[in-house]
Amino acid sequence: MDDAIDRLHRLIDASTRITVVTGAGVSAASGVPTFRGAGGLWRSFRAEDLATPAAFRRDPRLVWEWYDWRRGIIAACEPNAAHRAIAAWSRRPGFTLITQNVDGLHERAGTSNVLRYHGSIWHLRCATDCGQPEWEDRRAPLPALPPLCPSCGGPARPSVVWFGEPIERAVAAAADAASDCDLFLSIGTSSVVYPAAGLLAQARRRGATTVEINPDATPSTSSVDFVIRMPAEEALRGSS
Ligand code: BV8
Ligand code: ZN
Repeated sequence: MDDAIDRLHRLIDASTRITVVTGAGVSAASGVPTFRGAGGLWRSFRAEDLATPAAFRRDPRLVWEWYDWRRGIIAACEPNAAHRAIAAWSRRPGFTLITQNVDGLHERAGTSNVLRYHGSIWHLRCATDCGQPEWEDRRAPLPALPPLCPSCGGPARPSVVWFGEPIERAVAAAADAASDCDLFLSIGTSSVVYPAAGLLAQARRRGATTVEINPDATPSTSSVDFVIRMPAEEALRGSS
């Protein structure tokens, strides 16, 4: 395994444009439950059952109980060695991080140039789009569920991308541009949720060297140049 990590470091040193995509696996060592791993279920619900506009229309309080529960867990977590390594890389010119994580741990580790592909659990917006701009609310637990829009008094929603909703246009465009790179790293993601899972193949088509860091295989494993079959916090420990 060490030679795979040495190979990764040589590639990083030799690359000018580096793009990293992360998923819930990079936050696992911090104590944030992943979606498909143990703890991925809240009560008996899968993420796909609750992270949808239909679920929110049906029962906004239930959806907010789930987000308030996640916010409570994340608020008690600290960034880990994987977040810190990626934060160090982000100080390089030509580096872009595309994260599917809404937990904000990359930002708390001091990472710059973070593309929040699926939004942020710490930002809210008006569920009826009354024109109120998105706002930040880091209270955990929230005093009242659902929290209300300060402009129209209607329910607020978490400013995340739900299943069936498009990626924010500017974020999608920046991620597409970043897939034109020398080195593309896919770290701690199961590579099943699209369009995020399609970025690796796009980078590969554009000539990037592609690497997967994940203790388990994923649908992308067969199409990367090499794999580091380790937890990210171990593979990236001391990497800067
Ligand atoms: C859309 C925010 C259209 C909310 C999330 C093509 C094919 C099939 C389906 C589709 C397709 N295109 C679109 C779809 C539908 C859908 C989709 O992909 N469904 C999947 C389930 C098949 N996609 C959508 O709905 C997208 N929108 O298509 O809109 C459209 C277009 C125009 C106009 C209108 C509509 C929106 C998708 C975004 C949904 N929002 N999150 C919230 O968080 O509450 S997705 C959410 O789940 C996460 O953000 C993340 O993306 C995903 C979970 O995946 P991971 O992060 O990878 O986590 P997971 O638990 O699965 O895996 C963890 C991995 O880590 C594992 O591999 C494990 O081995 C590894 N690991 C564990 N420990 C470690 C580790 N790795 C390293 N170190 C460790 N220590
Ligand atoms: Zn409003």
